[in-house]
Amino acid sequence: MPGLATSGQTEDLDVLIVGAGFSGLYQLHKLRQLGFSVRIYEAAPELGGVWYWNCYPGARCDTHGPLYQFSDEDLWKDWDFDELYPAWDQLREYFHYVDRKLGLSQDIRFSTRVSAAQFDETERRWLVATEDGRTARARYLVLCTGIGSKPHLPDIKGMHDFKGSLFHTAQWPQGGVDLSGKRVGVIGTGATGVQVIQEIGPIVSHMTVFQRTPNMALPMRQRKLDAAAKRELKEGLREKYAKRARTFGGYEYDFYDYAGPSSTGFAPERILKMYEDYWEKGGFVPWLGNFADIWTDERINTVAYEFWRDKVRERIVDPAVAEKLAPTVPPHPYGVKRISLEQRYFEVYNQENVHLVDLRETSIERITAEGVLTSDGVEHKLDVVILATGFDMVTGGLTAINIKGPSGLTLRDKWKSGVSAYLGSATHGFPNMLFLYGPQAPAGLSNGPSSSELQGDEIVELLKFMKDNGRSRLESTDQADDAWRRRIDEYVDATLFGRADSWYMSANMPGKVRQMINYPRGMPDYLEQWREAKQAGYAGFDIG
Ligand code: NA7
Repeated sequence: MPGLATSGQTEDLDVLIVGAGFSGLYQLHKLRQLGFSVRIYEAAPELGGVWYWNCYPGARCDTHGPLYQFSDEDLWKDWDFDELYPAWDQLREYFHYVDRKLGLSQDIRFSTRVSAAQFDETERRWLVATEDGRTARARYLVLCTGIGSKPHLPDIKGMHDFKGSLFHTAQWPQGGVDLSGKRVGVIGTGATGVQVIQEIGPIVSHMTVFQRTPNMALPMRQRKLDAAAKRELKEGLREKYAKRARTFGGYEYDFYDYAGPSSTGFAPERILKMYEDYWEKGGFVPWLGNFADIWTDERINTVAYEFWRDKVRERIVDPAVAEKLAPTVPPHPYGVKRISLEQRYFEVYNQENVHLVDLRETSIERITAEGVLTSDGVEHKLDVVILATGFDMVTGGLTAINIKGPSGLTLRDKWKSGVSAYLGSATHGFPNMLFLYGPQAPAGLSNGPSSSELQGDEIVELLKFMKDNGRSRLESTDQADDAWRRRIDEYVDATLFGRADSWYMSANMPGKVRQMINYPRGMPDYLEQWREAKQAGYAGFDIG
């Protein structure tokens, strides 16, 4: 491995990667192998990305463990998760295992948060500064900050008045919090809220859930894995990994009609039979294994919603609570907001000590010293408030850094009027800067590790091309960025995505421009766009 040249206190690198989650680690491993001098700067004291920060009760991934790993057989052949959907602590163990095998930590600076980066046009290098006063110079800046790295703390009055404990789920104390016997309020019912609520329901003395939008959560079908199950899950795994590039979301299964017939030709009884089967399979199958026209055709979308609603209602005792959790009329089309997976979420609301506040009927006025005051004048007395209010999704990790291009324009300012990012990997005005598993890439519509590798391979190949051809500057053109944004927007305009206030549409954060922030046309189409660009000599990039 090439040594890292330093000058004084400033490290000199070919590539500086920000973030040591799946994407960053993959880049480090691959680029090192190609002889680049590489370093990762990581804000956390350990590797794992979101799996370091998200250690709240119940935190786990919602992809089958076998595909929630790196695809390198040398790694997966010797590794097993103990549950089908692994929890945060085992995911951390997994990252340590990968680290032991690949020796990644030696090239990672932990507890090092990048605060600023500025491109030096003369040197064609990025100058990077960290919060603790470190500086680095790198030919390329590769940002792997993930889609959920900047917590969203909502602007609720009185937050500082609360006398109890208040935590955002992604800032959960590493040593844990004892919630047994406590009166707990949970604000937010996204993927995180669902996990927290079902986990702590049985141990708290009382729980108040503040729900703004009901979550169309699907059954996870979690199970513990014995030795036989672990062996079975490895069967055909090589092929499953290969298949990721050919399926919409980088999973081993796909939309029923991704390249085939739409739901229109199917009799209603047949569709319901299929839905029963999907329901039994659980996971994302009733979503990303459904007909693809659930995203475009209101008729089939309503069938899918009503199937979900009726299944869920069977599990809720109080009809008034059922109407809040699974309303007769869908709050938004099914599956255009990120689907979550649950294990016993809906049953929690049958507990006597659990109270659901529907924020569409009764809003939060403020947080008080004692709890949460709602617009009906009720003060919900609490010992602990949990903010499961999500993140400044997808762009937040990038715009949190003060990134300045050669013209002096910051990324933050450029993207104030919306994101345009060619191939979901570069943006004009910021030469030699690449990002992955981020804006306008498959990202949030795909399996994270799949995207990290499949998009990651394109980034690695591009950097290899630059090196092999003696080039030192690359920048996407304004036209290529705009065309990419149009490609996304035009597609989304013909779908039901715009009808939900989701983070997919950047609508979860006040002040953000409403736009589809992921690449919504699926992994095969995405990779095809890269292929076409490469065939045309990396069309869309100015390379010098
Ligand atoms: P999400 O999915 O963005 O969920 C955040 C939740 O918090 C959601 O229910 C929001 O309601 C709610 N929220 C946000 N702000 C407020 C305020 N001000 N008042 C009340 N409720 C609020 O974040 P998660 O952490 O659950 O999941 C993020 C992703 O991480 C997930 O999709 C996976 O990809 C992994 P809303 O639905 O907007 O009405």
